[in-house]
Amino acid sequence: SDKIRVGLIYGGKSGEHEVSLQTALAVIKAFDLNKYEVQPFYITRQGAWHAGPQLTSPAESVEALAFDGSSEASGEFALQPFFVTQPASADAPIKVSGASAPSAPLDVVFPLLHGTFGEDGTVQGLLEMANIAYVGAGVLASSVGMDKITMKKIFAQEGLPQCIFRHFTRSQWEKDNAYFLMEIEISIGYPCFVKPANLGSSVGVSKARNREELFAAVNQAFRYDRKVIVEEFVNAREVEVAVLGNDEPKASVVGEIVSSSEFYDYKAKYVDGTSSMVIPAEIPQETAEEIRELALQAFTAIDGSGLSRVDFFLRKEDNKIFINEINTMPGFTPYSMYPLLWRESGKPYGELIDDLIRLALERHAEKQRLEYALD
Ligand code: G1L
Repeated sequence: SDKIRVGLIYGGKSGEHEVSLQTALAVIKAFDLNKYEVQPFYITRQGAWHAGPQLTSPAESVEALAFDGSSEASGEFALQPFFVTQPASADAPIKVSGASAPSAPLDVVFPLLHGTFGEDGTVQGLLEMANIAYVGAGVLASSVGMDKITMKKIFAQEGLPQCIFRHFTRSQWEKDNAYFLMEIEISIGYPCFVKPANLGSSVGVSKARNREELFAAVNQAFRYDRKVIVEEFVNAREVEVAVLGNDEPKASVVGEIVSSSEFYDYKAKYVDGTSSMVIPAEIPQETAEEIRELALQAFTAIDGSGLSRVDFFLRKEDNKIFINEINTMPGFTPYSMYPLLWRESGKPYGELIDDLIRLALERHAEKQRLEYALD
């Protein structure tokens, strides 16, 4: 058929397994099945890959997407045969169990999960090696987007305004923690935030108000990563922007995250767990323009492609803007900040997905023009 064949990779070993399943379900429901053929790939919590049957109607529940190999319809498989676009050679091991071997190469893949191999950019690397188009950030931007320290160094190089930070590895800390405690007290002071360098969630993050708390917070953060970052505390509003595009990215309206308690008479408001989203944020127009401009600069600085959500602090005392982080894999259900920002900017969820696929195919086509060696 002349439909676009879309693969979805979701699940995975990370703590975001459940979120990933919910996201895959939302994306699948949004596909126009007259235009797309959808091939699901579920990664179990144990890390096994299962190809599900090609979807001819929208999936109804996350349970229906979590193929665990117990049904005839799904099968565990060796990765390789599904990612080769050429027929596999005779000596290439092909092992497929289950009835659902994908029969044609994929046109584009949605990697809807964080790296399942420890670091990020890994799934993207796999897709690069298989020469398959995929949605979102490439290898470099994905891994930069996961490492707060590298991200902040790139932001600094770009002259983007950000809060004061210090960082160190576990071995540096163990060798001389007194030095780092002193260095943090002099350059940052209290209160400060202590975080594992790896982005993803708030696991291992804590606020320290004195030396004892700082010491405990750093040791706590080292349980989750071998690198830790300590940041200045900024008393600020939290605002976010959605960026979409490749070489000529566009920025959405600005949205604000507010705690549910302070959340009454806003126009467009959405509730997500314990916090709420106000879109557009009630901030001066010039401030919003500046934030959108900084978001595009950040996207370009990390060599972004496809999409990113860029998060900022707006300091309460003087409205100074600080970039906090860029997230190349933002929440992506129709009720998440990223899609809602585009909806309020005039682009509904389905159109957003169409755009992301088009951007993935364009980037892939452009890469095909490159020469990889002297010949
Ligand atoms: F494929 C996209 F569009 F690039 C993409 C990939 C991943 C969008 C959003 C996400 N987000 C997630 O996968 C997650 C937040 C559900 C888990 Cl990391």
